[in-house]
Amino acid sequence: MEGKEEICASDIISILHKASGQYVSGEYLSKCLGITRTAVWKRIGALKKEGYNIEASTRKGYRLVSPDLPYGKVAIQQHLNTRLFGRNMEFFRAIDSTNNYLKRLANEGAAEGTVVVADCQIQGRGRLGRNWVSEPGQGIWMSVLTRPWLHPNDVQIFTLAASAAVCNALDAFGISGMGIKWPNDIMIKGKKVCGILTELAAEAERVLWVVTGIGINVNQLSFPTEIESIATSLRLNTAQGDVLDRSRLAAMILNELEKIYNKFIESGSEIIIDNWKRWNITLGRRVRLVFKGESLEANAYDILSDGRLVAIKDDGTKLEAVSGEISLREV
Ligand code: BTX
Repeated sequence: MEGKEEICASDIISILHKASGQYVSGEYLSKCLGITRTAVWKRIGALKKEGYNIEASTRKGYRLVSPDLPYGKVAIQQHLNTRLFGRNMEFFRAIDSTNNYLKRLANEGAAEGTVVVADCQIQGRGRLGRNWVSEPGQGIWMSVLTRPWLHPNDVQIFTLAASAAVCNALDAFGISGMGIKWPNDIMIKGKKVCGILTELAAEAERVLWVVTGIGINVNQLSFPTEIESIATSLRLNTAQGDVLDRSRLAAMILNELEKIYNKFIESGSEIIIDNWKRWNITLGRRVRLVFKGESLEANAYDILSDGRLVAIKDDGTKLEAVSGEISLREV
């Protein structure tokens, strides 16, 4: 759906929501929106494809059958309060990887704030060529394009913005117990609930684009054996165990990310560091590092304004590392 069609579709949804399960006539919808009844019928068809459970009766009109938690472009955009992020969005039921697709769009000149979301990834990717399990109906698999005016050396701090934004959004969504393991893994009770994959293109002096891929386990009740001991979902960590609204959460993450991003562009990395430290579970802990082939234990001490981790080795010497240089686990 494009342009006016999209506006109409989300207007139809708000009118049907307000009717709280009662029928709304096609004629009323067509008057409110200034489109023909056939056009209303077409939009309803598109909304049904997106997962909205809408019942149609020739005599009475249309009604939204609840409870349902649709997941798609209209459903996500309903909850956006951004100026840019997610306004241009592509949604797929299945795709190889949202990062792969958005990287192609970025190279073709897509605008800052473009977002790609999929219900399922066939080849979801983690860091260093690892696999990211992205089954349908379960999680948020989403990538965001930015074009920050940055030197390539300064990208590291920028990558921390995503995990900070996700944690702020989870907090507002009512989730508790999450923390960020440096640089970007979001953990609940020692298990991974969210991973972030940042990829970029740069010239010698300037970043051209950054694609930030965010993968969140939302509604899983179980995981494939290869990750069941290390993965968890948001739903497994709520008291009620109800299915959670991925559309609202995805939008809340984009809202937070745009806020942090704008502040960062305006006034530097302090906003990212402050928010990241609010959720940090690495600093102040003893960690095992594999750094330049050497395995050692050290105390994670701080992050620098460029996002590098400072750790103090047992002989008192300092080690400073960018992500990708070390692998890290708590001891
Ligand atoms: P990572 O390299 O830190 O984590 C990958 C590792 O995490 C895997 O080797 C596996 O052990 C474990 N793992 C795989 N799937 C899951 C899962 N669903 N939950 C918990 N643990 C898992 C983290 O990489 C970065 C992940 C980014 C995913 C997003 S989704 C949208 C975008 N598109 C894309 O292809 N990747 C990103």
